[in-house]
Amino acid sequence: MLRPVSLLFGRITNSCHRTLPSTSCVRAMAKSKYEYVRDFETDDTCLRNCYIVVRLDGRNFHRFADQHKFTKPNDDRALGLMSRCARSVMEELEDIAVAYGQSDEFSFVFKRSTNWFKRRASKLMTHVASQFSSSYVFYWKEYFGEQSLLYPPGFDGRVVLYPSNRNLRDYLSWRQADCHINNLYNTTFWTLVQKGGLSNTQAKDRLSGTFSADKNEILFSEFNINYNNECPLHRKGTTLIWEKVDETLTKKVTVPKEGEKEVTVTRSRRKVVAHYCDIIGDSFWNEHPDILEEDSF
Ligand code: DGT
Ligand code: MG
Ligand code: MG
Repeated sequence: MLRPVSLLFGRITNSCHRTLPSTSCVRAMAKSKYEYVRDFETDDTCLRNCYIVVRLDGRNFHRFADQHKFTKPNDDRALGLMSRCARSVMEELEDIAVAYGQSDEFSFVFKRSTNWFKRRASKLMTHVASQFSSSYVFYWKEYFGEQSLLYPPGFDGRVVLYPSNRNLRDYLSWRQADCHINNLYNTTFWTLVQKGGLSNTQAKDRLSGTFSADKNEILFSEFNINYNNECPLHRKGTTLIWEKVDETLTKKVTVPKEGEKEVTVTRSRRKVVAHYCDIIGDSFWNEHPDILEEDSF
């Protein structure tokens, strides 16, 4: 639709507004004298060929968990809600190949070839953080039922670039190792308190200076708990990837002479699927070769 020039260019200078302007005048009109402030914006384009990782972390979730009576050491409602929000991020935003989450954090890995938002770090990070935060509030009730959300939660975000598959895998291994170390500590600590009758201070003292093997031994010999049999979601965290899943649907169709009939149709759909497994070793990556892109280009 053709609009009058005066509508297309809102900022008309005095010298130009009476008659239909010349081309140079239009060019001048398109820019205001304030336009130069754009040049103060910094270029935050992420380096080409690198994986772009956006990591979010809950703000002061120690307090948030206490106030909302999260069960210790792991609250499955809270962990489920975190995964739901991460799925929403993957479904709403483009080019996230894999996401990994534990505790109050989630990392989102954008394909190294993504050109989403021209690879601008601030755009990528703020879209992830705002989609995640609004989802946390939106889906709260699905996980916490009648327990109300007492105040709006916040998440910080950061962007880190990884230039090789090895670097990216080491990053994800680092997060999963962190999950393991914290969960083994927290499981032993809360078992000593909840089942062993120790005070928080006594449990802390008991665990001070211990290694992983010591904690495993405490759990096994004193409480008959084999740590390796504990819930994989708690031990390994959550890895979300896109997978092709077959779906069987029942549809009503009208067949000539026969009338309405029910038929079953199988169709393949891309879906975000959660895995609670080791991502440090090679097996996961060999089983899902599409997640990583070639190193050599
Ligand atoms: P920040 O990130 O510097 O703003 O501070 P926080 O308090 O968020 O600290 P952070 O991120 O190092 O640790 C996560 C906190 O979230 C940690 O204090 C325990 C809490 N949290 C996360 N998931 C659970 C859960 O499932 N159950 C309980 N009880 N607490 C949890
Ligand atoms: Mg936090
Ligand atoms: Mg954290």
